Parts: sequence; structure tokens; C-alpha cells
Amino acid sequence: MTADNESRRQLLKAGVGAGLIAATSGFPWFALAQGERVMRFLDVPDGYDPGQRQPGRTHIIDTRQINSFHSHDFYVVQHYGQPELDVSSYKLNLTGLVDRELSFTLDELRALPGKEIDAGFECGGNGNRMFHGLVGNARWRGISLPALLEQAGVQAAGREVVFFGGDMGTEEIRGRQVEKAFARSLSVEDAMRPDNMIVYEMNGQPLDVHHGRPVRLLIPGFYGVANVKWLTQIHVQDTRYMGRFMGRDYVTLKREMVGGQERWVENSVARMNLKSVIVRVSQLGNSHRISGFALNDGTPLRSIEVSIDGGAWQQATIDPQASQYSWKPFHLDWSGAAPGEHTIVSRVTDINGHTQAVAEDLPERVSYWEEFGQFPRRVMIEA
Ligand SMILES: Nc1nc2c(c(=O)[nH]1)N[C@H]1C(S)=C(S)[C@@H](COP(=O)(O)O)O[C@H]1N2
Ligand SMILES: [Mo]
Repeated sequence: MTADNESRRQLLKAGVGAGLIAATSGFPWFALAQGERVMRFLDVPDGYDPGQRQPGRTHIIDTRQINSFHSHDFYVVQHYGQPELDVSSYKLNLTGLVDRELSFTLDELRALPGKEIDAGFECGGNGNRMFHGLVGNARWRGISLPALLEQAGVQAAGREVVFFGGDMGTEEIRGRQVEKAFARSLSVEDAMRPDNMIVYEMNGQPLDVHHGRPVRLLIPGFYGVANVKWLTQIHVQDTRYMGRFMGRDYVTLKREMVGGQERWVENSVARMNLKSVIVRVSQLGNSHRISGFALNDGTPLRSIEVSIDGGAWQQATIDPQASQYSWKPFHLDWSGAAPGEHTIVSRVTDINGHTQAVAEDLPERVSYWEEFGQFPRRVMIEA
């Protein structure tokens, strides 16, 4: 099967309708053609530059400069710095309510049956204020998490699977300073989802320290916080895991109806919400192109649409490389764009008919986690 057929098959599997797949003979997705010029967003301050990636630091990407399906420039976030784990003595330990506790070196993990997946994700704190630059999409290689859990044999009493990173931080809890590892948990049911992986390669290279060397978790369809970097221990227990990144931080507070009663609801950031954003408008000769991406939890999409200056929604074209858990790059060719200021916005709809809402129609939200409302962009078309 050719690469084109393969990606087409992936896309159809992801439920993207055949009508949305363009005839794309060699069209350069995101990469700028010779002479293609990027138009100025009026909502981005002049000189905005989130800067280069630096050791140990948060790295926001400039979404106007996305230039490939697999991110060369992938965002970076961590809360306790970036630990340098010794790869030669590295061990992944599987403990707790299992029939056999297991321990693997990196070579032993690499010797298990490997597989690859394209997956994109964003930080649960990504949003309009950084023009959605806490995002990336990569080809990951590793092993199946459920296969590993099956090898260990999760006992019937096991309820929750906790994933610990090798990074530690001091937390003040009830007036006491304690050393805690970064950790996140999943229910056993969520942990057994067939696409979950333990990965050691990103875009064909061993994971670098920024992204979790030597090994990280990958839960496709979840926000970045689920993908524990520098993974050292997996522990099965019969109680709910409590910790900063499950119970206090990465907790969304919003006002919702609960069985007919209005209540303030807190939830751990988990599955990605359905969203799309426009990240670039460019000009080539007399034509203009609007480009962006969509993300969600892996539910197949029905459409991505763009509206210009409040006009009718127009069907955008989705990159044929897109697959179930990758980001979905899209573009719309804009003919007859008049010089001057315009407002453009995108919205995505999944096969269940859920459409990305305008921000004002979403429940009142106090925390900045999970920002997924429509994001109107103001752009200047040059004469
Ligand atoms: N061990 C560990 N894993 C972690 C984190 C962390 O602080 N420590 N941060 C999480 C968060 S909040 C995000 S958004 C993603 C970022 O992954 P990336 O830096 O590879 O883009 O890693 C997650 N995994
Ligand atoms: Mo995050």
C-alpha cells in the first residue's frame, strides 16, 4: 500500500468523510510555498516571540510558524524541572495489585513488540493568551500499555493505575513540606484502552530530556498532563490516587447543571475537548489561505468550517495525513479577500453532531484549564 493510500485509509478509519479529502498531489501542508507571505494577525502583539526551547523551561511554540505535520518544534511543559535519568541503570517498575510485579530496563522494553502512532496533544492550560502554542503532534514509538498490564496481571481488586515520574518537587501540604514525585492516575478501565502506550521514540529519535528521556506514557486523546514523562513506576491500587496534578492543580472549576440543580463542578483535566483554531493566514499571488488545526479525544470528525466576517460557514479541507489521534490540520482557500481588516473563525463538528461552541455559550469557568471555545482572529490583508 502506498503512503498516500495508507494515510487515506487511516483518515477514513478516523471517520473523516471522503468528501473532505482533497486531491492533494504534493500540496505542501503548512510548509510555505516559495513567495507565500504570512499576513499579520491584529490580535497578536507586534514583535510577539515566545522564544526558543531552553533546558528545564516551559516552551510555547509560535503557531503561525507550524510548518509540518509532525512537529519539529513541540511545546514543553513540566512542573519540577527536567530530571536527567541515567539511561544505563533506568528501570520501569510495575507494582501493587498485580499477580507478578515486573521490572524492565530500557533494552528490555525495546525488545518487546513495538508499535507506532501519530498523536497530537496540548497542555490543559493551552489557550488564546498564547495563541494555542502549548501544542504538538508527533509520531511516537513504544509498546502497548494494556499488554504490559496484562503481562503483570491486574488483580480484580485493582481500581486505579498510578504513573510516577522520576521528577520530584517540594509541596507544602497542610503546613508540612513534603517531597513528591509528579504523578497522574487512570482508572483500570481507562488504562486498558488499546491505544495507550509507553513510548521511547518521538519522530524517529530516542526521546530527548525535554520530552521524558528515556520513557514516557502516551494516552492518546487526553490532555498533555496525562502523558507522564520520565516514567519510573506504574502502581495498581484499590483506592483513588490523590495528588496535586489530579486533585488540586489541573482541576477545572465550572458552573453546570447536575441533575436539574446548578452546581460548581470540579473535574480533573483528562480527555481533550473538541476544538479548532486558526493559526495562519497567508497570501500567494492573488489568493489567500487560512490554516489551522483541530484536536479532540479521538471521536471521528464530521467537518471543520470557517466563517469570514460573520459570513456563511465554509467547509475547510483536512490534511489527508490526519489520523484518529493526530492533530487535524485544515485549510480554506479564500478567494477575493479585500485589503483591510477581517475577522475569521473556525469551528469543528464531530460525528455525534457536537460542534465547538462560541466561548460565551460554554459554562462559566473560573480556572484557565480547558479553553476550547471558538477563537475569532483579526487579520490584516495587505493590498
Ligand atoms: N514527569 C512529568 N511528566 C509530565 C509533566 C511533569 O511535570 N512531570 N507535565 C505534564 C504536562 S502538564 C504536560 S502539558 C506534558 C507536556 O509534555 P511535553 O513537554 O512533552 O510537550 O507533560 C506532562 N508530563
Ligand atoms: Mo500541562
